[in-house]
Amino acid sequence: MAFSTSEFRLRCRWTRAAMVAMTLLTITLSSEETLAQESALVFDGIDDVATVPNTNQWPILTSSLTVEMWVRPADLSVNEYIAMIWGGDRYGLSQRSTDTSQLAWTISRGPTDSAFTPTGALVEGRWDHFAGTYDGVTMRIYQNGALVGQKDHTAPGSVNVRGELLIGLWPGQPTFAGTIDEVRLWLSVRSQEQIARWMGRPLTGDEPDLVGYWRFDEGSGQVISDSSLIDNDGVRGITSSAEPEDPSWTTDAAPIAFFFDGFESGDTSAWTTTR
Ligand SMILES: [Ca+2]
Ligand SMILES: [Ca+2]
Repeated sequence: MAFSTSEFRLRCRWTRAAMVAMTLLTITLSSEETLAQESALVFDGIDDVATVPNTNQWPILTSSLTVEMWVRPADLSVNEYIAMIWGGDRYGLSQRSTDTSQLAWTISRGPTDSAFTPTGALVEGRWDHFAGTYDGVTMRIYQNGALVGQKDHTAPGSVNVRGELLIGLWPGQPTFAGTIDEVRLWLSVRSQEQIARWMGRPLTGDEPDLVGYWRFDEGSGQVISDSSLIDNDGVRGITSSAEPEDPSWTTDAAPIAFFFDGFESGDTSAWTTTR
């Protein structure tokens, strides 16, 4: 195809304009990625804790409960507790006292019952996603979106979920050494499909029944923001002052920024980024 000189110049201009537009788009995307920097909290295994205050913004009792978090242990040589506890009935995720590579999902209302992952579920330096659910009868524990353990609670019924939330600590027990990220609390029973589908992608925060969503993406400062509609922010350590109990910020966060829609089918054609 032959072009006149003026046509050729015009096409050159279009090409240059397109290249400039592409460059600007690339710069824009890069800056958005920078803005979307993820972070997480590192707990020292000595006294570190993140504290979320009690709130009266959800019912005292529920028989539909889901707790989720990403965990990367740094040291499994001692028996530590990765705990979430409310002042009502104690419940949370923790290492098993007799095998620190197992995670336990525990509810203490009346008798204490736990559902356990298989041994070896926790590996030093490796991120894994865990979720515990309770439907009023059965407790289930999921690892990376797969059901790996369950136990009927011998005191079936509702659980008191109000009270102060502690992350990284079970009072009176050795504290957690490692990184925790993306803590979620639901007053509903998340299905296996929902857990698997959403563990690797951020939520909007206004999902029904989501009553706590701490992303740990602040990256600095004392506040850990609750991105749910409850807006129940917490602090590093025990108070908003700098103190020895403050866990450290890290940009080595849980792998939740990217996902693909074909997660369960293995279809990689739908790779996308959420940001
Ligand atoms: Ca995070
Ligand atoms: Ca503090």
